[in-house]
Amino acid sequence: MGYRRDTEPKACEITPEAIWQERRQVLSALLLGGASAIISPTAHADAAPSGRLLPAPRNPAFVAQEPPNSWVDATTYNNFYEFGTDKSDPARNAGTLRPAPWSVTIGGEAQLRGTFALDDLLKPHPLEERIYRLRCVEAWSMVIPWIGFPLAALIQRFKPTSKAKYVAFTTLQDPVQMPGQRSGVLDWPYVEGLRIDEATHPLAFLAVGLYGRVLPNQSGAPLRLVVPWKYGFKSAKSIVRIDFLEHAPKTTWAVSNPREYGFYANVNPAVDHPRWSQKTERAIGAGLFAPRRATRPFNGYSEVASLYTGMDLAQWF
Ligand SMILES: Nc1nc2c(c(=O)[nH]1)N[C@H]1C(S)=C(S)[C@@H](COP(=O)(O)O)O[C@H]1N2
Ligand SMILES: [Mo]
Repeated sequence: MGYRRDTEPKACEITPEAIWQERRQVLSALLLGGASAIISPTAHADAAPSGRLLPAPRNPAFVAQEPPNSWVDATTYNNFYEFGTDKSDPARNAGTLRPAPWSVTIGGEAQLRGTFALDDLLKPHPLEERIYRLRCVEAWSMVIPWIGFPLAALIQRFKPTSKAKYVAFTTLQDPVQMPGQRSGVLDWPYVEGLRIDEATHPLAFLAVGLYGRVLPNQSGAPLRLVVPWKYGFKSAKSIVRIDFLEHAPKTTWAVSNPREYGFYANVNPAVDHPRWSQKTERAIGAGLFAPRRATRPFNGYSEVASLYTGMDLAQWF
């Protein structure tokens, strides 16, 4: 995130088309020379998915325009600060996480509450596959086939009271399993939150798998949020608590730097991050010299716009 700004080009560094065309010719010359392993970030893009199979029918109502990224892109280029701040750290370090047995506590303003073994929590919910774009606040994006179920289904089951205006999601706190928590780079545990109408929108999704497999640890095993119209940091990983609240929770990134990271975090090309533009994005896996893409409002999920009617999205960023 903000601590890795050196890895992301600034808007002023975006390569004009003529220059990248020229570079592409240089690149193909290099490729012919056999240098692909050095210069291609997706040299292993054909590696096969691994982990326990988790078959689920695809929901055709949720597919992306772009082809999905490779399994390797999705599982080796991650943000999961509990395992380090480099994109490659989670894949390398998340082996210490024990995703089973796992339990989740449901608390706060709801008629039903309690601590549930993950399997019991999941039992009533049929799994489906949805292809969602995930857009990081650092201006890169990926397209991933997730397996899970709508967050709204879980929320309805626990019968939030009329006082429940927000939902908070808390990641595991255990510096033995999550060695990155020995550093003070963020306040632990990682907490994210949604307004209850956002949380019950049909797009909000709880994922337990991807690419037909159970979630690998670096992807947020065994249970993570996917909120495709918001910057990636809203999609909390390895969730152990879900709380219904009357007031907005203090969310980790907004606490760490309130000027740069807001509670809403809706993908918005018209509101720049204080240190870089949000107008364009880099599609992970598209190649080093692929042109940047235009960022779309709400990451292309325009059906959520009515949740924010009357709100100034530059103020409520
Ligand atoms: N617990 C926790 N959840 C997290 C993060 C994190 O550091 N810790 N990073 C967030 C950010 S910034 C992004 S972009 C997404 C990345 O998800 P992915 O690695 O599956 O692509 O996870 C989000 N969820
Ligand atoms: Mo992110």
